[in-house]
Amino acid sequence: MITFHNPLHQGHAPAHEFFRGERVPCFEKPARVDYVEAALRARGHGLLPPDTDSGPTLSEVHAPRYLAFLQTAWQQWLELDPANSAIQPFPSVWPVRTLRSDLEPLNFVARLGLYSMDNGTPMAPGTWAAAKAGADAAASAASRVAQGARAAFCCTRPPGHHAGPDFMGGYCFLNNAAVAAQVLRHQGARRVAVLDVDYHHGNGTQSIFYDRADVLFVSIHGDPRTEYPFYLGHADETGVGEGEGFNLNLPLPAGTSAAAWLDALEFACARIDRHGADALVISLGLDTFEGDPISKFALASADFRRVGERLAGLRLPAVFVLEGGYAAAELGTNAVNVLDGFEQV
Ligand code: SP5
Ligand code: ZN
Repeated sequence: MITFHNPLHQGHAPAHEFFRGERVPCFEKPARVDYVEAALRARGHGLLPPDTDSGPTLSEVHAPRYLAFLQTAWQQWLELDPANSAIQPFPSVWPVRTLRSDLEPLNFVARLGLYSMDNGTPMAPGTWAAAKAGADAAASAASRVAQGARAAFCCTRPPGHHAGPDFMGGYCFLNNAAVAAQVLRHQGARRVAVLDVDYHHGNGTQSIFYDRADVLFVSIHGDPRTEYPFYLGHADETGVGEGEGFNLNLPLPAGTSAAAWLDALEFACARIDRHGADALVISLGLDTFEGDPISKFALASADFRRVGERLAGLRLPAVFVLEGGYAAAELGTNAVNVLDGFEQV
């Protein structure tokens, strides 16, 4: 499969995140993509550098002031104190209900809270460059598909589907899947479907397209009553305005088996069929794997081949975008199983 990699992903390598108030090593680490690249090469897939600037598209899916903040966030952090180069910024205060989010505070940590949904999305010196190059890889993959390729894979980190119009969260900064969908729309696709199979609900992608009928969003994920991101992803979220009926959430309980998950995929595919899409974007999270350290579904490595086969049955040009998946050593096998399953149908 045509694959675009992210040559700058290693620059995003924060050391710690929080778990139960304590610092723990980041689950979302560079080795994840190193494993996927190795598996791609081992099975004969080549890797291409990004060839498309996502800049104009990013301005359509994210707010200008959020992009401006993110681009210079590390610089702003160092301006507070040069010694900050050795430590990570974390937000500690957020503009929740009744507080104002229209104003940018002058305090850096307050701005960081304004533009964050959690304190679980640490930054590093190369975060902006890595996120931007990843969005470029997503735009590159979408352009190839728009130009006639059957499918392309954007092999990147950090992931993107939790990043909303004006906030980061869930290890995500720029919404790569939304960039891919928007590029497809601009390059000839009249209707696009985004299918998010990451264990966690793709709250950012849902929110970006919630009022639109041209981009259908369908997500299969852990029930937000118990699973991150908690505050979005329920079955009664169906879209708003022109977008009413173009958002489908299929939450499943923690512990869901591969068979039950594949039944949900069948339901998702039936909805995508009805949309009459010209192209498909798959937010390819592999944290549905039974060995994932932070998630609770039970797909085995062999099941991922069946996922790819079923997606191929949709008979749509497809852009695959890597999202989560934290069993790093198995991530390459699981990701490439989906891609090979897709290509063999
Ligand atoms: C893209 C993606 O998959 N983002 C997931 C973000 C999840 N953030 C919450 C992490 C909570 C970690 N809990 C650790 C449990 C260890 N037993
Ligand atoms: Zn996830």
